[in-house]
Amino acid sequence: MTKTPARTLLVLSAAVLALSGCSSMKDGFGAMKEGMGEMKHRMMGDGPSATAKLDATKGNTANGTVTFKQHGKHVMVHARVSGLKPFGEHGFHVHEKGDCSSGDGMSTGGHFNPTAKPHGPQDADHHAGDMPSLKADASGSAEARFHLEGVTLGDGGPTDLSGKGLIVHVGPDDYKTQPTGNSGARIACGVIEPTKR
Ligand SMILES: [Cu+2]
Repeated sequence: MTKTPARTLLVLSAAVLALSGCSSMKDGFGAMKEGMGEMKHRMMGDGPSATAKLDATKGNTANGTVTFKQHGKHVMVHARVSGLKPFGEHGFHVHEKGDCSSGDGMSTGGHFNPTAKPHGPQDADHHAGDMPSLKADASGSAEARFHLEGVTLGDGGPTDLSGKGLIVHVGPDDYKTQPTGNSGARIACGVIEPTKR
């Protein structure tokens, strides 16, 4: 059965009105406009989002872009980094300060750890800012998608990643050494900046 556009709009309006729970038509239209925006965001799986542009620290070549998106209780991360060591494994963390001004990444401070946990892998106690290491391919590029639990985006709360630093390290994270994971020098640095909706 083919729906006419008018019929589709009617069904959609009814759905939006039902969602908004409004009783009067006048409020209904305002809510419908808002509701459409909200519905679009929901359909796109859209919560607050943020982007960090990673720039190489002094003497290094690693750079890239990492996006963060709140998705229900998780924050989805999509990292694309190049200029890494071919087949290298690189510790990758959110650090407590969104400040790359020192040029060596040290001005971002230690790992973001608002819940005072030890450093560790994702399936055990870990810093809120701990993430899986990046693994480079033959050309020194890495792409990774994963989700983080126990962090938020854009809520202004203690676990909010917005405004924090993002660091790629020269070596692998051993997920044991406290409090750093012993992944060595900081080869790329960025700040997690909220994206406008
Ligand atoms: Cu780190």
